[in-house]
Amino acid sequence: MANNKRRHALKMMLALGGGALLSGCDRLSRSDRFVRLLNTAEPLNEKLQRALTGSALAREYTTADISPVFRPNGETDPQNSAYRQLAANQFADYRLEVGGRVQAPQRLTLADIRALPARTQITRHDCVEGWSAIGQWTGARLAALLDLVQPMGDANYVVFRCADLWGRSQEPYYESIDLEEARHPQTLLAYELNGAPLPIANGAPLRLRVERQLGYKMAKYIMAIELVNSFAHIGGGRGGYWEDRGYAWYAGI
Ligand SMILES: Nc1nc2c(c(=O)[nH]1)N[C@H]1C(S)=C(S)[C@@H](COP(=O)(O)O)O[C@H]1N2
Ligand SMILES: [Mo]
Repeated sequence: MANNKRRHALKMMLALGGGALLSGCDRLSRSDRFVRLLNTAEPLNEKLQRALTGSALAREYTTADISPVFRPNGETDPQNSAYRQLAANQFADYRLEVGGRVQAPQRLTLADIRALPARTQITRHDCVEGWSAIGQWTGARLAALLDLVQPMGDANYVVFRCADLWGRSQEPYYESIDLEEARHPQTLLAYELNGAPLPIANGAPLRLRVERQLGYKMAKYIMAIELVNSFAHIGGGRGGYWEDRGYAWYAGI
């Protein structure tokens, strides 16, 4: 009972602190005041959210709940020639580079990735722009890839490097999560959506699923994975393409 009350109070604080995170994105990110607000609220949100959720699973749905169309968003068809060549050959020449602060760097084919311990889950994707979709994802557990490459003791984050140069800036899309999130059972390198090979629009050949966070964390078109001690020297230094433009790094739902 007392515990329930505490959880309720924490949830209320979260809602107050985090409400702004969930309301719109492009429009609001242009306002400096909003960006400052996001940054102030962020450490508090992350601590509270971690305290509330621990290693809890994101809600999973049934096949009856799957959205008829999983709306593609952001980049949906990368045009750079390296990606186009891979796509033209159905990604047969694709290699996932895994390196950085690891004992055993890897260069994996899609067959290698499909041979890793996998998971299938039906989850809801929430985009800050105000839409959601439910889809069934199948992919390699990121924890299994970490077991393979063996992160060094000083590795803190997993960085995902994407094929696309996005937005007006034409800067590379990238994302990062910490090792706790990376080892979560629902964190996947997904290669199937709704039982079919991942479409290009949704990130072929490989995209991240981090089910307890917002859509922009779920890097599509992953070309390389790097274990790092800090992301301060990558991109704009805030851990992701949208984070460099003011969004929260821990985008808990
Ligand atoms: N490489 C890359 N990953 C990306 C994006 C992008 O533009 N490029 N957009 C992000 C955003 S904002 C969302 S909501 C989801 C959209 O995934 P979907 O296209 O499968 O709906 O991908 C995320 N990952
Ligand atoms: Mo999004």
